[in-house]
Amino acid sequence: MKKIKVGNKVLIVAVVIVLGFISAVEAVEVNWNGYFGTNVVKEGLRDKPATIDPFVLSLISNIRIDEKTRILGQLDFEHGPFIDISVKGDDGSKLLDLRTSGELTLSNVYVEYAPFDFLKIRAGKSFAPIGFYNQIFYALPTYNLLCIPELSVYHRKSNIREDALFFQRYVVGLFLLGDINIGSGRLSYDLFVTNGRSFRLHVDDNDEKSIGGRLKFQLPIPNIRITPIVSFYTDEFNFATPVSPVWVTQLSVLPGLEVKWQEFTLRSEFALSNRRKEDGSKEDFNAFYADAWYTLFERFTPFLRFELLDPDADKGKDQERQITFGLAYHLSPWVSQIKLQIAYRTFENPDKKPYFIYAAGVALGF
Ligand SMILES: [Ca+2]
Ligand SMILES: [Ca+2]
Repeated sequence: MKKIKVGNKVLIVAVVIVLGFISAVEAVEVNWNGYFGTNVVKEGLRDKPATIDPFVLSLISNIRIDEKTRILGQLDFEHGPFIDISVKGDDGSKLLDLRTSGELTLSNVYVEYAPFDFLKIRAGKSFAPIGFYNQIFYALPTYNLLCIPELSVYHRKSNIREDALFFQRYVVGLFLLGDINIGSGRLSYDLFVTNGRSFRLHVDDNDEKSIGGRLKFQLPIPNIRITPIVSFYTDEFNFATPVSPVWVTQLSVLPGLEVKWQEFTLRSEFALSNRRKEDGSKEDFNAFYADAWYTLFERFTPFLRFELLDPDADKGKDQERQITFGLAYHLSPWVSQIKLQIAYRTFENPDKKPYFIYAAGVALGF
């Protein structure tokens, strides 16, 4: 009899714990959103077929713990990844090493504590808060072209020397950010200390840290929105090999400007950077882009972009330029779009022939 009573107490406690857990879970608010985009691209000169690219499915979960605390996670499936889990070796061990296509990236995963508008604290991994475009890389329906200005200011490749050329695309560390209203103007800032670049991408294998930030000021002018912006990034990293390291210190400064007047927008940024090696030698490189667009009847947005990259400012024959124009048709303004564009790419090096790139895409936000 007594045992049954104890059993009942245990049961009651268990039920209370479960109910408490359920109510706690219910108090946590989870919202999902994301992006989808698929493109068709045909490069004019190279002997390549037109390619249909399932560019991205981006899934973003926003988990609100309480009024001031949230966790944000963004998972991106780029180019329709297929991951092959193979059985290898006589011992039957499984190795996840045969990726046959695409990329799977957790591009944002951080906790944010926001006690005030002017002060938010984040810890985790994030797209580096640099410039207008880096953090909205996958937010395809929020801009006109199929990609952000990747030839120039947001240039990136898969090796450590060039990923990215001007700043690290993803950063892991601590972030401070906030907005301050000044009259009818608005000052926004970001400041971060992160692991910095390493020889193996996304793995911190050195003691050095990176520091970066961004300052954006929407001027208090009626009827026209003028927003100067400046970003910076610095770190020290090994861009040779782990066996024979060559340590370089890089500093990049990226000034820019956005002007919005009625349905017209102009957005532009420079990237100025230098790398200094331990022996004192240095290289300077720079890039520039300008985007302009005008929306007609809330449906049609013709756009134009000019981009330039000079990988070595002190030497000739290595500049690349691209001019892109096109049209976005808004099924739903800035939420779902069909994009058409033609780009013309030219090279300072006379041995490289210019060529056209024809592309079309669909971009959806949800
Ligand atoms: Ca480091
Ligand atoms: Ca040059």
